[in-house]
Amino acid sequence: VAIPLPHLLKPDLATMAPSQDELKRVAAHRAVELVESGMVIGLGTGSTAAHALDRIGDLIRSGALRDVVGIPTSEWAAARAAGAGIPLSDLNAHPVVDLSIDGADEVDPAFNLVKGRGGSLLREKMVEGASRRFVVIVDDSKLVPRLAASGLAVPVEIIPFGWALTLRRLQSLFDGVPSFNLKLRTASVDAKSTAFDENGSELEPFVTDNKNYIADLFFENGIHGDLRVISDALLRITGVVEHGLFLGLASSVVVAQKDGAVVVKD
Ligand code: ABF
Repeated sequence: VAIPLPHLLKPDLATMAPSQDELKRVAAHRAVELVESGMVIGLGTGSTAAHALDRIGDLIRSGALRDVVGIPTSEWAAARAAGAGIPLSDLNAHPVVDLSIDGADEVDPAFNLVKGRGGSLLREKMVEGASRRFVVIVDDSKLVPRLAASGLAVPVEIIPFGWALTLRRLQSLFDGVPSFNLKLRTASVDAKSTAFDENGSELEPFVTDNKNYIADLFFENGIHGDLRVISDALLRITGVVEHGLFLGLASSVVVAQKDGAVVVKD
């Protein structure tokens, strides 16, 4: 008997609406239905991807999935996947990935993404760019009409050497863009932190898995212009390793909506 999906969601007892974490779980589980035995799977990073990793682990343990191998997109994903019992490998051994499943910070109507607010954008882009299919899993709060209009950052991974010069070059690239600003991400917390605390003493920079730093770019009214041109311009700055604009990489987006529906957009 088919049970309508809303009845599968665990509601928040106060509002009777599914919690955000429940939506993430539902999107992740729907995407994991695409995983088949024998596949090489790109393993995403973040609280949504965590549900996918745990589900894949459960299916391996139950014997429903056999001979899958996972390519983690971060040290965090590697640890979580190992804990879930997923056999791990890397891009050197498996340069072609059958299917990657990962979350995103923002998804626009053309499936362009902002990723990397968790700091793992470089490995994510390498693994997901090497994938035959890349399925993005989100709750509907991540869908936006325009990228970076929420006041949150577009992360750019930069090498530590000469980081302040790289920040100046990034600033110059967006000179004239109203309300543009940027910050070196610090280890203290998140994409909104500054490089100095209230007393002016320096905080430690956030360090990525690749031992790089992150510059967070803020566009108050979102990114305007040709995203590919902006992407190319960012990558031409010496000192920039990669950025969190994922353009044309997502094959499908699985969206768990607050009304209980799960929509797969291809
Ligand atoms: C990764 O995790 C990132 O690229 C993105 O920054 C983040 C999304 O995290 P969450 O699922 O916790 O919102 O996929």
